[in-house]
Amino acid sequence: MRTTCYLGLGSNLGDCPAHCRLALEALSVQPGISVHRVSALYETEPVNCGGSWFLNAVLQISTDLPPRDLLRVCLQIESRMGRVRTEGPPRSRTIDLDILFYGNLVLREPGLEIPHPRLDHRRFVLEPLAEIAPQWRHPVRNQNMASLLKNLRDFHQVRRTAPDWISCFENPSPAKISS
Ligand code: PH2
Ligand code: MG
Ligand code: MG
Repeated sequence: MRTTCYLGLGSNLGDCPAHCRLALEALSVQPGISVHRVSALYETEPVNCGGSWFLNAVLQISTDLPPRDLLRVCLQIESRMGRVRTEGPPRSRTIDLDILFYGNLVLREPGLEIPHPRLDHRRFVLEPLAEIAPQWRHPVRNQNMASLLKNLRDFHQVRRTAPDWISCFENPSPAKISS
């Protein structure tokens, strides 16, 4: 059975647009994963970390991988792309791939929390989520993305950029890769 999931993508080190494209490409060729919708790239002010502004985006995928395997794929892509993990507060990174939602699953385990525990407080996640999935419901908050965004009290800056970063895929429609 295929489960609809949402992944967050972030980069604030080196050639950020190239890192985002590479990560998207890596996911789209991954067995067991289909990429369906891709948000625009957003330039976003860093939240709770130093360093440069980020590029953030959100992807809708479907997968038959269980959550732990999906996480392993994300971590493998991160480390292939030169992500260095350290203890302590978040550091600048070439790429960060986070599982935001895995269907309606609620999981709180060491090393894997789904839904992502901070997504409903972060404009850099909710803006792109509301762009591609305004009606999607948060299984714990029981509100959709449009309404979480409307009531959000995170005022860090988020700027939507032109949605042409996925043109490398020659999609028939701008937000959709395959269905
Ligand atoms: N990720 C973080 C911490 N802060 N700020 C922005 N703007 N974008 C991010 O992706 C981000 C962040 C930890 O994963
Ligand atoms: Mg992460
Ligand atoms: Mg993150």
